[in-house]
Amino acid sequence: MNNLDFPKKYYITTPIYYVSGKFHLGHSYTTVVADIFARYYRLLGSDVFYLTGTDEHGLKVQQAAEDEKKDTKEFLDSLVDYTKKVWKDLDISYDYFIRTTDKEHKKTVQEIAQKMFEKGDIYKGSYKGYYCKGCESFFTDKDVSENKCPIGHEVTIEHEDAYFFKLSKYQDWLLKYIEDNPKFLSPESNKNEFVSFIKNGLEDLCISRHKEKVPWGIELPFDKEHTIYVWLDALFNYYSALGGSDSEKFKQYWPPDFQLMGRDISRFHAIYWPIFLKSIDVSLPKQEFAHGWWMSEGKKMSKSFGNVVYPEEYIEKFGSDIYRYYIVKEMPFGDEGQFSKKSFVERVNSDLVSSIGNLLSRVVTLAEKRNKENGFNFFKDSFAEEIESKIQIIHNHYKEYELSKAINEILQMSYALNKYVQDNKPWDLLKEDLEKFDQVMYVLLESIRILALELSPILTRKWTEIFSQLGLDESNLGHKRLAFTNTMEGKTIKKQGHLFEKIEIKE
Ligand code: ME8
Repeated sequence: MNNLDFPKKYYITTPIYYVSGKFHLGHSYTTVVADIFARYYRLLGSDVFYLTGTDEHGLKVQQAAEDEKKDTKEFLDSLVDYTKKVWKDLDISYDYFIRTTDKEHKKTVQEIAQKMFEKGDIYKGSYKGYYCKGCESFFTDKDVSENKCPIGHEVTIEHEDAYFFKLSKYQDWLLKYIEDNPKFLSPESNKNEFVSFIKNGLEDLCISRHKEKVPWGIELPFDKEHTIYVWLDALFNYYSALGGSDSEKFKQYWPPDFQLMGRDISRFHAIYWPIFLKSIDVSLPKQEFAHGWWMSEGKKMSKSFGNVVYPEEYIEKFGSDIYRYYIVKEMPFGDEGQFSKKSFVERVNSDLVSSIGNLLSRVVTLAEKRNKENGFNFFKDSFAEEIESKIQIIHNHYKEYELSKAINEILQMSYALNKYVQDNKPWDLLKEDLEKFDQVMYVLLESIRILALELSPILTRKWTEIFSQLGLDESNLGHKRLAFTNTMEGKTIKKQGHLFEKIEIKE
């Protein structure tokens, strides 16, 4: 018997994205990966809260609205509509969508800033240094070269009185926390980078801008001449989305079980975020994971190279399932990823069309040939046990956040099933040994049902097509079904069209 243990509640987050332009592959990747984990744990039975949203304050947004000669709020509303549409088309099953311009969020952030100020963690000083609008972040001499931030954006020199947060006060505490909680920062390479960064000494963090320079922000409650610099505002979305620490939702879901982001912003999540939470005495997220960076056709994605991948274009042509599958299969989870049209076609044709689609089509065609309206009787052999052990292996990978390994194992399941067909030659059995044919068919149909369930967090639409060909519906979902059961007993098979169409390459 498998041991598919799952947490009672599961709170998962993506970064909240800036809304100054169109979303591309990178944003969609984070959101799809989080969606897969949310869907997997829902399938198992966890009470899942999946949060995403938009980061709407700061200079970048303010200027983007000005460039388009639009009122900032109206500009943001239309971009948020666009964001929600992209997520809907990609079948993102978020439970809540937070905007940092939400009234409740602003109120919560002000309460937090007040609390930090009263505690003495925020003090007034004078800021002189670099500001990067692209990162909405301050940088020091050691981060900046040739007037560029570490990522390569232009920086400006700023000199103004501002408020600071005493990061340095928490430096030793944070190092100890990371050491005592080895899973807090992942992957390992990411953790090592931050441990040495912290050991080099943390400088206090500037957390405000003059209101006349950046009016589009949350006012500091104790000095209305200043607005809160975006990261103190943005990071607390994960907290305010639950309605603050007195709310029922907070009691139900806090702390986050898994916070996913790209490498670009892991410093903010690995250092500022835990320290901010410690300052207000709130428990920390269980795990933060920084995934790698997407490149496209061998280069950094950039409008000037003309290689930016927009999810809409792929969803329109191929459907969201194929896009979702490709991006999570192609990028080794935690490492860098390379998007290319060539590998997109190869991946779809080999994994989805040849392995999974053909398997279903071969098996349901044969099952229908027997024309058994009463379906097949339960039968289990050693191959069925192999399938059961794969369910456990996939689960263990999910638990360890080894997404690529989980997906590979699901694909291996389809290879093993194709081999089982090949080895047993059911087309011969149909003529020579009907009893054996029926047994082989039961094992195949039941295993394909399991395969569909394993695919359901990724192929959010196609799995229902597999189910319907197997004569099943959504009532056959749930973690108890993630085992070799008698579910397929007596089911009437209904062959339909191909699950996936081969992509033909036109020169
Ligand atoms: O940083 N490869 O928002 P953002 C992989 N608002 N992932 C990528 C990527 C790429 N090439 N490009 C973007 C912000 N991403 C802040 C976050 S959170 C409290 C505030 C993904 O719109 C990746 O998840 O710049 C990255 O961390 C995120 O988009 C940055 O989104």
